[in-house]
Amino acid sequence: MEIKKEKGLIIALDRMEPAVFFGYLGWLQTLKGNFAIKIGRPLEMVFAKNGLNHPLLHARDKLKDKLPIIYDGKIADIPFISAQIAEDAYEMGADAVIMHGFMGEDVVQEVISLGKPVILVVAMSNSGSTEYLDQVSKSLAWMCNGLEIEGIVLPATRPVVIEKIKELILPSTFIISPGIKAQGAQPGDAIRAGADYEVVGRAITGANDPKAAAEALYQQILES
Ligand code: 6CN
Repeated sequence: MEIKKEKGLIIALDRMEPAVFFGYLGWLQTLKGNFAIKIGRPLEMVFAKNGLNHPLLHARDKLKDKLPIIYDGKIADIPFISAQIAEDAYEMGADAVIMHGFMGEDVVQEVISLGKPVILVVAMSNSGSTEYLDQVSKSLAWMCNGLEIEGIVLPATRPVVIEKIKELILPSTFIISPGIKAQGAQPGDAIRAGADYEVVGRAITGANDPKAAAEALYQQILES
């Protein structure tokens, strides 16, 4: 499914027991609004450890045409390998993949050439990203404009970075922002700074009622 450029919530389904994940696949189908899910290495590891099929395959079976599925591999390898990882993710049901841009344009081009949506990491939410990644964030944003990048990752923990980078990118590029609650940002912080989506993991997966937590966060996003 297409990831629209409008306010929404991306639920990060990180490390959790397979049975819990299967429960999520049930209620996720019933959500009303602009939601997406993100699956990455933590869940891949859990599923492999338990001898189960890749979580993307399970997500595709239950959620295809219901909400977009993002594969967060934060891909950062040589062009040949990066494209192979992305290709497998798309084949297993990913509607978009998250990759790094710091490896250079050749890598990004190779993944883009698969013809499917790519989300590029431009700046990150951890404090250490000021040490190296921030120094190339502007260049990464400019690179996105020359390629067919659908969306970028910017940190909710540093709204000023969202504001600055947003000025540099094409208006059609959507912004997704992690860092809400568990990493210190408040719901709505990233949206007010110009993001389209907030990405939330633990504040939903650690809640007593994850579905209610997701719905409440989505309301806050709409009202921001
Ligand atoms: O809401 P939480 O802190 O539990 O999870 C945030 C999620 C994680 O899946 C993490 O891998 O967002 C991801 N993320 C990404 C970029 C970034 O700069 N910071 C993050 O936390 C991504 N993608």
